[in-house]
Amino acid sequence: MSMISNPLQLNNGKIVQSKKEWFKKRRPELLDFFTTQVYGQMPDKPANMRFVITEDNNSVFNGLATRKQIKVLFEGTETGQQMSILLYTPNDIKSAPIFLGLNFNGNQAVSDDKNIAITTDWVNSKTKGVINNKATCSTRGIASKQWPLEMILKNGYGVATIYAGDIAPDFKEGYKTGVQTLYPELMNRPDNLSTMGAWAWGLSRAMDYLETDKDVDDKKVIVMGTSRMGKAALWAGATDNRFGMVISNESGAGGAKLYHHVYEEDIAQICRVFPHWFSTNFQQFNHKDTTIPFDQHLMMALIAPRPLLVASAKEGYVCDPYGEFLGAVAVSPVYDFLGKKPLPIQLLPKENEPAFGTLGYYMRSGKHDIFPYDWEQFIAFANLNWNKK
Ligand code: GTR
Repeated sequence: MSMISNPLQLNNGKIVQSKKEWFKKRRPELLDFFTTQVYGQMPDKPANMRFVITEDNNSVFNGLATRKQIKVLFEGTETGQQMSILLYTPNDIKSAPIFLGLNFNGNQAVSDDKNIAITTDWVNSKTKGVINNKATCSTRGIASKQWPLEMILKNGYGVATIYAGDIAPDFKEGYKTGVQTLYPELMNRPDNLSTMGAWAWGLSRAMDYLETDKDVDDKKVIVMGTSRMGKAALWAGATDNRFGMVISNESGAGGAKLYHHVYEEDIAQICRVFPHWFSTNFQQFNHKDTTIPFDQHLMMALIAPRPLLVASAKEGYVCDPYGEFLGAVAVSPVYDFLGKKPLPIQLLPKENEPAFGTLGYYMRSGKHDIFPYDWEQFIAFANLNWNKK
């Protein structure tokens, strides 16, 4: 693999000398680069945004948890752009740390409970139970294996999830109906608001709500996601330092993977299949995976010194587990420099052998997905970093 850049080297070639210089000079350089060249500009918090709690039920899972459903009205109106947060918090904890992540098919897919509102937004018709891009009742609970809610709650963590398509539908023309419609000034330009940018922005808007909810410890919100939602989680963590911890589960290209490690999906391919995920400027790097002067470790460096876990699956080939490991290795010097525990390993570990510092990595056996094993590792990583148990 050709040389990848030193995250501690400033654009002028000098090496960062102090923590202050990291935060005042290097970090802003990186943030500017990924904003203008990769994921695009992101709008501020909307002035008229308001929250409407549509459900507040403190006796779900036999009294284990409270479930809330919250409409985030971006324009302040019931008819305008909006997303719905599904939030579970454990009843035995005053204000709980929580996992926050986007889901693929609507909040109703996360659990089969009939009280969960079914998304009315566009959903991919390839999903079973989706007819003409609308989710039907038969999509209830189809992703419940990926969201082992009771197990997470019993471990003292809450869960908040949002359907990504409530924010921006996941197809090329999706910007015509997503939150991008609220920001015409950010569209039609080379550093346009991308779908990935919109999703990360939506996660920050969820954080705006979570800051107001007394059942949530807002210093302990872990932004996480699998695959494309893992890419969005990383970018959300990179752009919004209110997120106390970030977990990338098999985020692959555009996530934790280094493009310099050429394997499976490359820049040209991801830009061809999912052009909307990135801003137009990113296309300039098509076919330049091994010569680009940057790589994804520089994006993850924006998350430091906050805990970051990079999770791979051995057979998750599309996400290039070794490329994800190399991404974690490449960002590790930043953790070290900022006085945090770097990645404890230099060689790819065997499967199911987690290696956790403030920066962590593991490679699960099996396919591209999210299993209870993964949640167990997320909880162990959070417990370790937050000195729990
Ligand atoms: C793929 C995409 C991957 C990954 C995956 C997913 O088709 O190219 O980078 O994000 O989708 O989200 O499941």
